[in-house]
Amino acid sequence: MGKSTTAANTTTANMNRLLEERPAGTWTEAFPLGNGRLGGMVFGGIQTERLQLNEDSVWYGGPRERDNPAAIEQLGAIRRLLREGRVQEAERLALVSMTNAPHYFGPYQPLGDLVLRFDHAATATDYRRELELATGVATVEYVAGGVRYRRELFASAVDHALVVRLTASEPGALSFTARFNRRPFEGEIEGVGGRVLTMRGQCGPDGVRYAAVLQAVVEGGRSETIGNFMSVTGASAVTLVVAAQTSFRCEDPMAEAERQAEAAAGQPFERLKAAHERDHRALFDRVSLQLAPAADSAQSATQDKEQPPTSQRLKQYRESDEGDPGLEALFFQYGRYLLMASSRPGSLPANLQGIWNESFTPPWESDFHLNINLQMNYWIAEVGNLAECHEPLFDFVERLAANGRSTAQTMYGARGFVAHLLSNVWAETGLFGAVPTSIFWPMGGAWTALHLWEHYRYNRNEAFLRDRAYPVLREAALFFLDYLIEDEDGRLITSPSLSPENKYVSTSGQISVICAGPSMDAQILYALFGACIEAAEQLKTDEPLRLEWASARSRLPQPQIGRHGHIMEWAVDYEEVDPGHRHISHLFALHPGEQIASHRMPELGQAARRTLERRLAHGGGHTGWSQAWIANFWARLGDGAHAHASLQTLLRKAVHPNLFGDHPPFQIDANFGGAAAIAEMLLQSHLEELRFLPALPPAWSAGVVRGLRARGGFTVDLDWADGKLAHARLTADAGGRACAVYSEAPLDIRDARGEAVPAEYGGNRYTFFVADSVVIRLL
Ligand code: FUC
Repeated sequence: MGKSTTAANTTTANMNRLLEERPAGTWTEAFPLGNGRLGGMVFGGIQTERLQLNEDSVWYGGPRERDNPAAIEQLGAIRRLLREGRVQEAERLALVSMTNAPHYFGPYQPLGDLVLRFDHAATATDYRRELELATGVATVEYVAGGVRYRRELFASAVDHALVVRLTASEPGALSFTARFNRRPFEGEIEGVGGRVLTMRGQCGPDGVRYAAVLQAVVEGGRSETIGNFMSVTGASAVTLVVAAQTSFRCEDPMAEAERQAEAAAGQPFERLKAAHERDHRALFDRVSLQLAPAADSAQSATQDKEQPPTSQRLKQYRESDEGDPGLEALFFQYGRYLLMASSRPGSLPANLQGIWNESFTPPWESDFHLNINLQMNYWIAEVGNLAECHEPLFDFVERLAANGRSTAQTMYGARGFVAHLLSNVWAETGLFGAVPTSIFWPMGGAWTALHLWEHYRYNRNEAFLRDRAYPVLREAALFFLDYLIEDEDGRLITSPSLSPENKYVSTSGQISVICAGPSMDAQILYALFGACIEAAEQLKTDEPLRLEWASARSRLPQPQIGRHGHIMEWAVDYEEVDPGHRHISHLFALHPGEQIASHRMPELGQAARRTLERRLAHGGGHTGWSQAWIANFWARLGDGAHAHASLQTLLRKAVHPNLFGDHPPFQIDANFGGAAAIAEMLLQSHLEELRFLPALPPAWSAGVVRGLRARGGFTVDLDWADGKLAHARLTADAGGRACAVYSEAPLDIRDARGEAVPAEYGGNRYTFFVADSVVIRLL
């Protein structure tokens, strides 16, 4: 897994930095820190620093049994009504009989704020606030009252704590108060022994108990705790450590948080920082990216040029047509940074806001949305060489599978497991919500389970396939063997379901979202059954099931071309109510699925293109994640210019000043989906082929990327100039066959000793064996 290529990083520090010359005025100007489980938003105020805190398991409310037992009694009737075209009656019946009681779960919540109030002057000069993506360290620096003050902040995954280092250029010049704030749901605050402040509380009567601990190490001054405050006076340097836990992970969260704070505070700051940086860089430095326009060269782009403040750069990008490939490369690395910060082994998966949330009533509960958003959060994980950061999703799917078994039984009398649209900290799987346009959808578990298959495809770890991926894939697929029904043409379809979240006009003129046989479901199942068949073959197991899956797969509706020359969104060529809808679910088969292999199936490829054009012509792509998905679609169609235009729209319309994705409001999927699109433009490895620069936009005519991962167990470096590949380097994890495709031939393939590697050639595909590494050039 994850070989690292660090060469380019030493020269590119400035390229991987967010920079501002004033404090954050709003939350979406603050800089995010995170160690996967603990998050902080750094405002960098002069007199008052606000570090807005999150812990990933601080959710309101406990787990509940809420699957609706009436579902199973009404399932037949709902299906019959759908068959008869009485869709509104079907919807009404589904709403009352299938939805959970109660309908909603509690939201993901803030842990609170750490507020520091400094005694120095309120105004400052020489102000600078930075976030260094490669080290995961934020700094705030300014001069106030003739003294230079500096703050360094990071979230250490090694020491399980947020660390704040405060220094001043004059001895004894640091005086401030510190307090926790959790307005209006304050916990109990307690000062312990002058250098520790604790906060504890509970998120509802059956919700998690949380604990936060602030511990100070004061150099050359004194600290005391008074009431709600910690007070530090006359110090030269101070290290503050914040640890937090909840009863989601430990019986006694306070004891554990205190232990972690004490362990971190017991180490010199330089040691904490060095350990953090080492850990952070071990992941971040695996990939480097430089993009340059025609006039420039990738080499000159690597110069350690000083950049303007990020928000100003974004403004320029929006206001001029000049373009800024460096900003696009920064957006790519920021996506990787944010995944590292919000999803590390042992944490919960990144939710709708990663881990950063300042509201007690965040949009959509800041939950796990399984009809695109959660999956999109992980599109960058493998290709971006952060396979470890994918793990929280695997843990979560296993928990979904455990809960989803009883949901499958209770609601549908089916084997295997099912998860619907929404889930929470408890990995609940019932049919949440009361808004018919999105909820009646049994595919959430199946789609998410495919992520374990993807992980296997990238890393070829057979133990992972056997012990983790296959068991959940198998159960996801078992459910559908029971759930699928035959339509009039003998095809196997899901019913009831929907095409997220678009409405159609039925043949009898009724408008509904609930339906039988939406295309996306068939496409997800095509991938799921395919994965199960291949995995079972690989593991030499479940022969009879394999045959059942193969037979079911052959009877699924295939992607079909509809009346507008588009890919049909439903099994019947209904007219869609909103042709510009943000979801483009029926192109799952193009991305992330592989069923529409556009370069081998020109008619379907053309229809996929037509689908995108039609959606865009009607105002589609108006949310951040939707635009990010569109960029990925264009990349899969091999259309670099359109993919790039889509990325530009994303950066122009759907990011905040701190480059957080904007739905609106803030939603993190656009960061991950946008970063994944950039990777997809440079390298594709689906359909057992490695495609170099498959959708290279004219605007990135020169560039260097190091360390991307490809399916089959390869790490890939690419250098290009004048829009053409200069060379590609493939490094194999464990020796394997590769099939390389580039738009131009012939290619020269040499091994590490410089000797020509024998290759089979046909239709611009080269197939060869990579023992260790090879370098590929255009002849
Ligand atoms: C889906 C989308 C919305 C939003 C929500 C969190 O329901 O349709 O646009 O992203 O998830």
